[in-house]
Amino acid sequence: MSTLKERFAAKALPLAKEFKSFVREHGTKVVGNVTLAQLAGGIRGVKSLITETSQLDAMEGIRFRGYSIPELKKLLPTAEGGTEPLPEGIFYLMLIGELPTQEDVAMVSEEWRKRSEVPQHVFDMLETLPKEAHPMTQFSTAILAMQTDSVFAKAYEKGMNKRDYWDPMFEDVMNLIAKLPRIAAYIYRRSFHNGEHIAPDPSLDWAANFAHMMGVKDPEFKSLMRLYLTIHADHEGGNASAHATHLVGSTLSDAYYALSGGINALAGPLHGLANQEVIRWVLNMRKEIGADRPSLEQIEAYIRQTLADGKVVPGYGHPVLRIPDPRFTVQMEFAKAHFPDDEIANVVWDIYEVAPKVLGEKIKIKSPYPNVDAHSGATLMHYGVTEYNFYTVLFGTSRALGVLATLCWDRALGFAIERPKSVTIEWIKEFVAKYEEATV
Ligand code: HAX
Repeated sequence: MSTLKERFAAKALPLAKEFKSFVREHGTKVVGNVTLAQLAGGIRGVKSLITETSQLDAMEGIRFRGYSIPELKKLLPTAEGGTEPLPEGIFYLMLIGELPTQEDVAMVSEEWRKRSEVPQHVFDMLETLPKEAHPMTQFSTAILAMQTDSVFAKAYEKGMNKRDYWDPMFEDVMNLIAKLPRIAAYIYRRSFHNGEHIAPDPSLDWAANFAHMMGVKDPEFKSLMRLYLTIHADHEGGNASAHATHLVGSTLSDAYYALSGGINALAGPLHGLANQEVIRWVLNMRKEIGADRPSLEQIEAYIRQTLADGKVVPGYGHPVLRIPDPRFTVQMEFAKAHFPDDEIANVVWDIYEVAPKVLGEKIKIKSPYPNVDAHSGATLMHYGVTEYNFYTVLFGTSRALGVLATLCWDRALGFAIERPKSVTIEWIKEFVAKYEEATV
């Protein structure tokens, strides 16, 4: 049986060759235009990246290598006796481009197990940070601290042919993913559980071991983590964490520098940090209203007040999606199946009844629907993970799967250093003046 690396090489290297000559032949073809509104509005929707791992459709949601989340719930291998897909499977699918078998996910699990030991200096470095440092700060710093082990950086220093970049990048990616649950759980226990750490259990899969090291006893939490770490893994290439990872990696920075950059992007409240903001907002609402289960009218009034205060309603809206996020829906289904009477989950479902109508009244808001972050906090709260500052670390651990699989592809395909063109406002004004002159 070939190794994961051999399988990746067998897929990626012929495609790299083929795509290079394809671009040589068709390179002058125009794939899109950019309006001034797109330029000023966060380069929204401009086709400017190539990402193989997944693709997002505004009216359907994410597809990983062509498979939607409901399809993957049925098609990806599960743990023995489990119901939820294993993150090992989504990683295999994104990296290799084929649905994995049970043996394939066992191979990925085993690879990560072998590589999972975290160097002591990373723990020592974490202990120099205040316990109150935001968990995302600790996470990003710990990832960066592991850069000392970069196989890519050492190979580059020694000197290597650019055709071979993908190989040490693959090694870094596998080493890094393998260590993330241990680091994330360490941060969780140091910040919120008096530094009482729990040793890894090598008999468990990647997600279940993470759940175990966090110290959550309910076996159902392991299922949730498998689902959670699968569905947050990727959202095509243009989202801020994926794009930041790709951008940093495009300079031939190694996977540690690149992922740390991506994690920093995820730490913004308009992106991944929205999952902590949702629960903070829900808890504040309950406190300010003085009810554990506010009425629909009270929720509506609270949403209107949030908007009137010039704040965003966290967990709602999306730069691309124009439907309720399928990642929200799958979490809601999990919660309804496992804890239909949970109070906070019910508040989240009540918000879902009200918010799209209220946000939909504002013409400028292009999507009044819930995104992935609207539900995850309620689900975590149910299992006793109430420390919401930690939530984005869970997201980041999952997002690493997609952005790091993409880094392997970036190096195999020989993608260039990223360097878009910037212009000044004066340039834009002159351009528009000339444009108008030419069209009268
Ligand atoms: N509450 C209030 N206002 C909102 C809003 C919301 N939930 N969603 C959008 N808007 C506002 C925007 O702030 C923007 O206002 P201005 O023109 O005054 O700047 C306007 O509506 C148009 O925004 P848009 O085109 O619909 O959406 P954007 O692509 O600009 O922004 C965001 C997308 C996700 C950032 C936005 O919807 C938002 O801030 N949502 C709340 C935060 C959130 O949930 N973020 C997580 C998104 C999913 C994700 O990446 N997870 O990691």
